[in-house]
This record gives sequence, structure tokens and C-alpha cells, in this order.
Amino acid sequence: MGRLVVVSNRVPVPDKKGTAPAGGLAVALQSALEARGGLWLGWSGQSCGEDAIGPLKTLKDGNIDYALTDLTEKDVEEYYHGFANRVLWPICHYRLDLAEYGRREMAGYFRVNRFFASRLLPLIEEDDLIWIHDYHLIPLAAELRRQGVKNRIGFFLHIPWPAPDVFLTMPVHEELLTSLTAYDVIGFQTVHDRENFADCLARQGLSRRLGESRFSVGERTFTAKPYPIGIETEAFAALARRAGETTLHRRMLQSLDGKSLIIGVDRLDYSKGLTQRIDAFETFLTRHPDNQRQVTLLQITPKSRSEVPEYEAMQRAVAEQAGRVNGALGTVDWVPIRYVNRSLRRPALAGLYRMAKLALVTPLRDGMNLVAKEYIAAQNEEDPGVLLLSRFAGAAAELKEAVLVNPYDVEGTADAMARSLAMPVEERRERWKGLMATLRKNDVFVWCDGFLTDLAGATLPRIRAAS
Ligand code: ADQ
Repeated sequence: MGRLVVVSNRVPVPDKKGTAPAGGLAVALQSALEARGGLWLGWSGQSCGEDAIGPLKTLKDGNIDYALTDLTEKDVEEYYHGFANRVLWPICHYRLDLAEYGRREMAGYFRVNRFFASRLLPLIEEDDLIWIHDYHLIPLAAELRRQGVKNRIGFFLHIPWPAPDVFLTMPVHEELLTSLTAYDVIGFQTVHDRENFADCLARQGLSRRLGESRFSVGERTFTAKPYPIGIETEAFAALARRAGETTLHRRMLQSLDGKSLIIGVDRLDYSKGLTQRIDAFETFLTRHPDNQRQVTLLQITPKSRSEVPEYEAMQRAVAEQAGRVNGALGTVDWVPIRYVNRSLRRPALAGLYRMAKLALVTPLRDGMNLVAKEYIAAQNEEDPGVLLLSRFAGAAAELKEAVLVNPYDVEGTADAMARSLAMPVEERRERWKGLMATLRKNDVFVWCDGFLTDLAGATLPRIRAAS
């Protein structure tokens, strides 16, 4: 197998403090790349004036060579905050109401993808396997092909692929769909996402389906298949086992003073269903008042994308809502919700998961959701906690033994919280065993190997001669 070249919008270059990146793509890919070695190209996170883009910044850390490019302020505004986060993200999470189309942003998105192709081109060697990640970079393979690249190129979408009626509302849906057909392998989180994609292709008459995962466009064939992403199951479980020795753990236990911990860990994002979750928690406390003063919800939510107005507004809304519930139900010595806006290091997070009797993973839509998997891996097998999981997270397709809920159904979710907290230990163990077996079978290395094996085995693309 040739060298692995990974391209993603952001690259989690390790900082001196070893702070973990709060994002699923970064967490998963870093584990996979560290094990295998390779080159990782992406945006440095810095922006500059139109003429100030310098050469790539390169550095090596362990097995990974990083190559980082700056973008111009205009690029960041149009491609990143604009089309990627104000159109593709809401559309793929079924929020048509939040999509803001602008010709300038769409043009910027395709322009920056061309720019990424030009930065990558001089680094590509003949046998490299190129693996492109996520919705920011959908047209990258088509740009590379246009510039003569014949390597095998794969794409993995970390977020959901929506149903055709949603996807086809996007003015540039045809260009995006067509550009995806330049890949050799397209990976999705679930069968459902792949089928939505296949339905979009069929609706547009863009390709022929040759088999469950094989499609053709003209003379080219490509694979579109689910590869559910996983975590480093054993390593995360070991991290959680060791966490009991830390000061944070002791402080936390002390501050709980015998109350049961319920945990939520999510980037601040409307797809994560935070306001519905807090509503459900409040309803749980009022419908099941025995739990008042007995439980504390710790909601850890680092801010993200604060430049996008919806995120700014949501930050205020969630903080106000948590404050209101605390004001209405709290007592002088009991705060129902602890709302924390910071990133934690992974050992601290693992320890908190292990301490929690219940995890609330209730996104309205999620590609996979790694928090659900981390929570399970962190549990103590003798006395495991319960995972309350949205049926609209990709993880629900695999984690059948979780307590599945519809996060739009506030009362149903509230009652499921009460049931979960009262669940006998035998049932908790039984469910956890099933969940943990799935996580062991499908960890992040299985995900990575599965994708790359298919990519390496893909037939070389036949580029049609320009007529
Ligand atoms: P995200 O939307 O970022 O990922 P998720 O899969 O839950 O969502 O991953 C979040 C990651 O960030 C987890 O590893 C979590 O531990 C970490 N994290 C979150 N809050 C943190 C905090 N306060 N401190 C430290 N770490 C924190 C996208 C998709 C998902 C998909 C992943 C991977 O939206 O659906 O599962 O990519 O493909």
C-alpha cells in the first residue's frame, strides 16, 4: 500500500500542552494516522490578506508529516464560514431553514477547493493513496483529476447525507454530486446515508447502480459504502480506568456529595439538540420529583464557530435556559445543571464519563457521534452507566443496546431519563456488554483499514481524453 495522504479542512497539530482537539474528525483521524504514518494537509487556521499567502508550513510529529496552508480572509469568509458552515452543514443536518445561499460563497467554495488542489499537487507521489475528509472538500478530487492526478482518491463524509428532497434544494447540488463521482471510494457513516446519496444520484440520473456499493458514470466506476467510524476503544477504556487517581476526579466526587452525575458532552452546535435536552431534563425533574436534589447534569460544551451568527445566538440561548432551570428548580445547596464552556483534556473527560450514571447523547441529527462511544468505553464493567441515545445519531444504527430516544419528544426523553436512572444493575451490565462488544469489533483502526483496503483495491480511474 502506498503512502497515505490525508486532506481535511482543519488539521489538529498537537500543541505543547497536548490539549485534545474538540472535534470528532480530528480525534478519529489522529489515532488512525499515528498508527500508520503519512502526510496530513489542511488549513493552518490562519488567514491573511490577498497577496500574503506564503509557502506551506511543514512540521513532523511522530509518524505524521503535517503541511499547512494559510487562506485569505476572503477565502475563510466565503468557503468556510460561508458555503461550508452556512449551507452544507445545515442542509446535511436537515436545517433547510438555516441555509443561506449566496453566489459569492458558492464560487468561493469551489475556488478554495481549486487552491487546495494546487497546494497538494506538488506533494503527490505516484503511489500515494489520497484520502479527503468531509464536507468542506467535496470537489477536491474533481479539481485534482482536472490537473491530471491519476492516484486513487477516497472521500469520507463525517456528517449525514440528507434525503434527496433536502439535498436537491441546494442550488449547486448537481455540481457537488457530479464532483463526487471523481472519487474511487466514497465513505458514509451509515447505510442510511449511502442510500440517501444513491437516491440523489438516481433522481438526477447521474449514474448507474451496478451493485449494492458499486456505481458507474460513463466509463468510470466507483464505490459508495458505509464505514461507521469508531474510537480507540481499548486505549480510551484504559484512560478511564486510570482517571480515578486524578485530583479532578477527587474534587468532582467531593462536589457531587453523593448525588448521581448525568453527563452531556457536545460542541456548541444546533445539531446537538441542546435546548431540547435541557427542556427534557427540566421535564424529568418536574415529572419525577424524587430525583430533585439527587442528580446533577454536567453539560460540557466548548464553543465552536462563534463567527456564524446562529452559533452566537445559540450560546446565549443555552446559557439563559440553563440559568432559568437552575433558578426555577435549584436550592441553596443544589444546582441542577452545571454548564461549562471549555475543552477538557482526554483523561479528564474519560474520568467524568466513568463517574456518570447516565449520558445524554441526544442530537437532532448526527453523522455518528463519538461521545456515545467514548462514554461506553469508559464505563466500569461491574457498575456501568446507561447511554441515552438519539435515534437520529448515526451511532444508533450500531449501538442497539442503548436506550434510544426521539429528542424531539421532550416528555418521552424525560421519562427515558427516569427509567435509565432506575435501571437494575443486571440490565445495565447486559446492555453494556453488548455495546462494548460492538465497540471492540468496530474500533477506529477497523474503520481506517476497511476504508483504505477498499481504496487501495479500487481500479485506477480512467480519465477520458479531453475532446
Ligand atoms: P463532531 O460533530 O465534532 O464530529 P462527535 O462525533 O461527538 O461530534 O465528536 C466530538 C469529539 O470531540 C469527541 O471525541 C469528544 O470527546 C470531543 N469533545 C467534545 N467536547 C469536548 C470537550 N469539552 N473537551 C474535550 N473534548 C471534547 C463530526 C460529526 C460526528 C462524527 C465525527 C467523526 O459531526 O457525527 O461522529 O465527526 O466522524
